[in-house]
Amino acid sequence: MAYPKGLLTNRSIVKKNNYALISAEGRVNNIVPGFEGCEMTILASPKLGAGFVDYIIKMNPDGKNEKGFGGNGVETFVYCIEGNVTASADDESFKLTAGGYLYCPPDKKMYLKNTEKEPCRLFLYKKRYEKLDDMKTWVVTGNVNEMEYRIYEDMKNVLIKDLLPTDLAFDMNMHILSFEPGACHPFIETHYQEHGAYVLTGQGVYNLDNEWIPVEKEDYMFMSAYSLQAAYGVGREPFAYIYSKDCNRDPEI
Ligand code: UGY
Ligand code: MN
Repeated sequence: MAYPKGLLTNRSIVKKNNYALISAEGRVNNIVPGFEGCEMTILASPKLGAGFVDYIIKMNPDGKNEKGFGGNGVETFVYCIEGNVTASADDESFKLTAGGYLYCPPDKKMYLKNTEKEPCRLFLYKKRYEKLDDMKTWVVTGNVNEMEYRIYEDMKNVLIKDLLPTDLAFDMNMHILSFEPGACHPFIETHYQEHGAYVLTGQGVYNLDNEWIPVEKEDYMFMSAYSLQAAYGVGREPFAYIYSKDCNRDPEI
């Protein structure tokens, strides 16, 4: 870092308990115990109003978490945006390439290690698991590049992939939603569930609490429960993001 070239600007918008856009230019590195050789930023967290925590990580060669992440009632999910990482659920290891992911149930810890000569970039998530009867989730891994998109809400220019099983044991899922330029949601959503979304490709105009806001690759968005939301894909390539959504639970009262 050095003296800025011009006036200081930042596209980020933070409305706690409602929504946030956190663009790349304002993100700072956070030390998170257990993570070594990593440049990482905590994105959504309970301090923003989220019931989960998201992180964006650049893991340098030899970077790792050998202490273990999650477990003891906390489920975790990692998505490899770029490069390669070895991700483990307790002692079961998986080599993730770009598009690869691993879900660890709440009774297993996640371990991460970059054994390559290049850095890798990871989107990481954790949430306290909400039990349902005596059901249990299990380790899930895959690569989105080997999964077929399905048509979203009968619109051929909006496509979705579900990364986790729809089984009732799971209290959340991760999806990739992709809009061709000009495509949009079928309506402006208002729902109980919350989202953390990381833009993987393209540009869009996003409706966050009924404000239309331009967003692009590498932007992060938090959408709180009931916050209005929808998007148009714009630009020359598909506008796609990975996002989490809680599911399959009746609200506590
Ligand atoms: O699944 C969803 O709620 C999704 N369509 N929301 C969103 O993309 N903002
Ligand atoms: Mn939604």
